[in-house]
Formats: sequence, structure tokens, C-alpha cells
Amino acid sequence: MSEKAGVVEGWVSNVKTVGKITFIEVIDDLSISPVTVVVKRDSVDAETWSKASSMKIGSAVRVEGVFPDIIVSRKGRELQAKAITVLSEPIELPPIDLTGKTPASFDLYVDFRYLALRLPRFRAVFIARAKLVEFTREFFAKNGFLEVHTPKLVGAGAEGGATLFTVDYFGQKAYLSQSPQLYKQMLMCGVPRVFEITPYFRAEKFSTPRHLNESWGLDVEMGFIEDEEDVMKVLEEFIGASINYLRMEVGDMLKTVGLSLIDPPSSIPRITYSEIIDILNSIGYNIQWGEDLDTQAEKSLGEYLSAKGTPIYFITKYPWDAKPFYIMREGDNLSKSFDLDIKGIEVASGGQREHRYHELVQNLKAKGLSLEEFSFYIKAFMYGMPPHGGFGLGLDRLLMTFLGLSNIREVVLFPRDRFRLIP
Ligand code: ATP
Ligand code: AMO
Repeated sequence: MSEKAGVVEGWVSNVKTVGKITFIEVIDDLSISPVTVVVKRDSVDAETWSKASSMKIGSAVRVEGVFPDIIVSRKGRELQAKAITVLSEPIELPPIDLTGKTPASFDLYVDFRYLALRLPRFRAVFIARAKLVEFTREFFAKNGFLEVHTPKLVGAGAEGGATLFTVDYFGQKAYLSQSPQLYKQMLMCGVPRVFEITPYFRAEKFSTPRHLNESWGLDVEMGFIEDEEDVMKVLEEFIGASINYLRMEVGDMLKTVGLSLIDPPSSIPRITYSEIIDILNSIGYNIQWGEDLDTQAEKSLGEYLSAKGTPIYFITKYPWDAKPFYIMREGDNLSKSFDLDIKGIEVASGGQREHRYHELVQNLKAKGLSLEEFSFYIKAFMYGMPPHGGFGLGLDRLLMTFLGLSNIREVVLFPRDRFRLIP
């Protein structure tokens, strides 16, 4: 016999007394199934029995006992209790049902995220999120990228002035960083490959299921590239490898809570913007070349391509007018850019950058931007800036689309949108 003494610490998610046995389910470690604590009236003292049979759901407890050789519980882990310490009891009825039997509203699960994390469905999503971030770090470090941290309090925006949050910086105007774009590019004049896992702050006023005012991104930048295809190859490999990693690490856990991962693509097709316009016009849209794709068009395109077995695709060679100043032009009106979409949701965008000083200055002027405001950035292009490119990827959106969830708030612990600044 190899029964082992042990301790379980966690929160009570259910209690049931059947005759002379009380079963207490305790959510303890980072798994989604509770430990069943079995308390036998004949094996414990009167005080322990009384604590067990009057246990309140939601309490924080420590249980000492033994892990038996033969497990009766269907949940897989069992502890035969010897002593119970109730560390903290709820002082009012929790706002969500901690047994998980009665569902609460979407907003309650966000307002009381810490309680929702005791429920398997929510726990599984945030474990998957942590695994995705863990893998991301490992993938880029292994591929020779230096992890960097760029400032989040900045003096200039990169993605358009309309979406900047302004901050008072000792009497001077500063902004919360929308993206590490300018900094990751400047670093290309000193380090060949960088990545950053970073918050994006964007004062976008609209409320959609895929926008937040604070989101998390993966920013990647690589020097000495031939063209944007070199960047797309890295992103393509990362997408396939991350789905495979999540499958291996959390696939079963997700299945248990009714979620499934998207299939890893064997390759990701590159479809040009012009081809996309043709597809959209062939399925009932009336879009002129040069127009932006609106949300509905993106969605229809996603459905059309998914039905053809292509849920993940690159859209390449956008008109330069539709892209930011830092993207390199291709010919007169195209750009060396790409977006990565999953089922109609833009997950990443990037491209080859303009690394030639004079052309970059022209690009800034063409977009009507102030050379003075960007002078610190342009300076870096005077000292041997190599050809480079990269992408920014929304990690929240990536996980949301990997799991087939319809609202970005499902994968963010404490989402920040126009109507939510607390908790
Ligand atoms: P996405 O293209 O998915 O929005 P993104 O963060 O790159 O991702 P932008 O390229 O800035 O966003 O978005 C394109 C533009 O689409 C937004 O700036 C915004 O003007 C517009 N937009 C998107 N959704 C909505 C919406 N629900 N209501 C109004 N405008 C929207
Ligand atoms: P872009 O503006 O397309 O590109 O942002 C990159 C990716 O970040 C995610 N994202 C968001 N996710 C949730 N809520 C938001 N408000 C939000 N805004 C952006 C999306 C988007 O594809 N500097 C460039 C990237 C580059 O060229 O390297 C940039 O920021 O998934």
C-alpha cells in the first residue's frame, strides 16, 4: 500500500452529506477539476465532522489527510480527510453560483472575475491564455529574437492621432503608447531581431466585440530582410506552432469545458487586396479598389473563405493610402503590407518598413505628419538602418479566434472599454 499523507488548500465548490460521509469539492491548483475531500464520520473527531457537514460553499479551507490508493470519485482526485481548517468563510451569498449549476450574466462574470476563475470554463480560458503567452516567449527567444520593453508613456503616437489617450507629464503633453512601432523600428539600428509582449492603449470610441481600449499585443521586428515575405513566414510558423502547443498542453482541458481549438493550418495562403476586392464583388458587395473593408465585408469574406477550407489567411499588398507612413511603398499605389485574418477578424498586421531616410521623410510628409514630432524616430534612420519589417498581433484577438469565442472580453480578465474602468 502506498497511501500518501497530503494537504489540500483551496475553495469549496460543493458539499454533499450522504449518511455518514460528507463529500467536499475543493478547487485547489491550476487544474479544472476539484479534489473530492471525503470526510467519514467514523474516522474523524466530532469537531471535524461538524465542520465538514456545516461547510459553506465558497469557503477557503485547508484539509489534511491521505490520498487513497483506490479512488471512488469520478472527478479523479480524492483526499480522505483527517483535519479541516476553515481559513475564511463568505460573509454574504456570492453573486455567482460557485457550483456552476446556475449560469450568471456575462457582466457578472466580468465584475466578479476572481470568483469566475473558480469555475472550470473560465479557468480553462485563462490557463490557455497563460500557455499562449508562455509559448510566444519561448518561440521568439528560441528563434533569436531579443525580448525588449519599450516605454508606455510616449511623446508621439504611431497609429493616428485620433486614438491617443493624453496624459499630463509634468505639465507637458504625453500619451499612453498605442503600439511600440516607433521604438521597435529604432531598435533595428542596434539589434537584428526584437519582440515585445505589451499593452496597447487606444482611445477608440466604438464598442465592438473585438476592440478594447487596453489590449495586449505581440510586437515583432526583424532586420536584414529581403521583403515582407520573410516576416510572413515567421508569423505563419508561429501560428501553426502555437495552435499545436495549445492542443498538446490544454486541448483536453478545453474539450472538457466545451471549447475547441481551431485546426492548425498546413500553410496560410497569401491573398492580395485586389483579389479580395474581386471576391467581395463576386459575393454581392459593391466595393471600389482603394476602399477600406468594413466590419461586415471582413465578416462575409471570413465566412466565404472558411467555407472553402481557409479560415486563416493573409491579405497582402493593400493600397499604400490605406496603410501607415512607416510601411514601404510598392510601385505607385501599393504597399509591402499584410494583415492576418482568422475567420474575418484581423488578428495581426505588418509589413516591410521604409528604412531609407529620404523616402521615409517623404512618406511622413505625404501623410501630413509633423517631421518635428517624429524627429527622434527619423534620426535613427541616419546611421545605417537595415531593411526591416515586422508585425503587431493582438494576443486577445488571437486567443479569441483560436477558441472560436465571439467576444474579446471572454479572454481578458479585467477588460477596459468605454463603459468599464473598474474593477
Ligand atoms: P480592425 O481592423 O479589426 O478594427 P485594428 O485595430 O487594426 O483592427 P483599425 O484598422 O484601426 O483597427 O480599424 C479599422 C477601423 O474600423 C477603425 O479605426 C474604426 O474606424 C472602424 N471600425 C471598426 N469597427 C467599428 C464599429 N463597430 N463601429 C465604428 N467603426 C468601426
Ligand atoms: P494595428 O493597429 O493593426 O497595427 O494593431 C495590431 C493588432 O493589434 C490588435 N488590436 C486590437 N485588439 C483589441 N482592441 C483594440 N482596440 C486593438 N487595436 C489593435 C489587432 C491588430 O491587428 N504598429 C502596427 C503593427 C505593425 O505594423 O507592426 C499596429 O499597431 O489584432
